[in-house]
Amino acid sequence: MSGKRVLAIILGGGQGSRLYPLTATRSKPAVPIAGKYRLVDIPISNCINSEIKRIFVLTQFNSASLNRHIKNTYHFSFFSSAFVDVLAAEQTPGNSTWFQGTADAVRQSMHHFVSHDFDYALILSGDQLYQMDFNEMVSAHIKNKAEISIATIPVNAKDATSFGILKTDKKDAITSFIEKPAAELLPEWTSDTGDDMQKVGRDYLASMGIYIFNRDLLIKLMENPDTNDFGKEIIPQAIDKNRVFSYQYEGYWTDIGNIDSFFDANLGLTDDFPKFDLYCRERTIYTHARMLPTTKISGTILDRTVVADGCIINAGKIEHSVIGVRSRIDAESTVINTYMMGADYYQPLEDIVNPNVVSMGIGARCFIKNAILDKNCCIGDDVRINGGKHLPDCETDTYVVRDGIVVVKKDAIIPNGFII
Ligand code: ADQ
Ligand code: ADP
Repeated sequence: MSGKRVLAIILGGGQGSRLYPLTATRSKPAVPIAGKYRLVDIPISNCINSEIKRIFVLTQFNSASLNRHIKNTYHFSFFSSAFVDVLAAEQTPGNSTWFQGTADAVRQSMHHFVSHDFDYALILSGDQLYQMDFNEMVSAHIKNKAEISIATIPVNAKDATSFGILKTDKKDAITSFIEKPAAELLPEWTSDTGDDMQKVGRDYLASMGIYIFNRDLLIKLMENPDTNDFGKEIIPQAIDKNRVFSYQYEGYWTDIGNIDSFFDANLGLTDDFPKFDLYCRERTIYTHARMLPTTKISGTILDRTVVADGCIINAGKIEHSVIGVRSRIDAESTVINTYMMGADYYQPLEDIVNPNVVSMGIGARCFIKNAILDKNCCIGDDVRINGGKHLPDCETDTYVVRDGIVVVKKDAIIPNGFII
């Protein structure tokens, strides 16, 4: 199946409040993950690896870092029709034409899409970690003569209440759909998900928020201004009128839309065999090629740790952590269960050695545990950040606590000796 007939539309994010404060100054697609990538690199790379190279990213606000990242990363040949274009809502939050939901975001940008020649629109979420060959889904869509296909995955009862849950007939046609059902309704929504899945309690078929729409149907559905959301309105309403099919996916897939799941997904990369495989040749995850120097490490015990390019590390110990580009960690510091995003640039040496300046990175003799350090954080000497469930949710000028995870804000300065 040639990607030429498919146009990809990535839903880059609403207000991004569930990932706050990481989305305080940037749009959600630009949030850094895995030490050197951005969230948007995941769906874009899945598209490119599936030969789908005409890609729109819809976002609620136009952050400089997102535009710079897309511009610096996705260059295609002059002779190619490939592109990655960011379409940002052009209004302010107070304005009623601000995107009202996922379908409204697509509706407001329809005029950009229809000028392209495509048969199928592939609509993707921007906050999921997975590596999927969309060609197989497109082939199933064509084989089923579907008008809409939804990628689905078996989930357990605990997760089922956060997803769209559906039931199918024997030929995978979707017969009913409910968005985020209440726990007491779940007994009516079990499916035959196969022996392996049922053994581990994954009895419910969930929508992954990945859709294929036939061009004409999408255009028609977008003409109704009263439907603003795919999960709440468009999909449930289409079930009775259109051929809507499930494409069951068996691989690794996780939603990373809140701080807790974002933290787990990043630290999961330090596993012996990470479920999300950045080392797979056929499924490269693309990102900005920064031409950074190699990382320099001295006197550090490293355990289950991923270190990106261009770091200078003299820490005592780093355990179960992801250390992002250009990170600097000083002597005798301990870093455990932490995602340090790194820095956008190197500071001049005279600032780093100046005792009156708190430099970027982590100073000497610090203890940092259960934390996310956003880009360009300046953590002084002898700082203690001990995240965990004992800390209540709270917010200050420099950090936020969510589910026991301490998130130090971008560019924050944490003075010497500070304790959280
Ligand atoms: P949710 O993830 O709860 O459920 P939603 O919050 O609408 O749905 O987000 C879907 C995607 O669209 C996310 O990537 C989000 O960032 C983005 N998005 C949201 N509002 C947007 C807007 N106004 N403009 C641009 N992008 C926007 C959906 C489905 C469920 C399904 C889950 C799977 O509704 O049925 O089970 O995804 O994760
Ligand atoms: P990345 O290199 O991680 O892809 P960005 O493209 O978002 O990150 O931004 C990194 C760029 O930010 C650097 O190339 C650098 O030019 C710029 N930058 C931001 N702030 C500063 C600063 N204070 N001094 C120098 N460069 C800066």
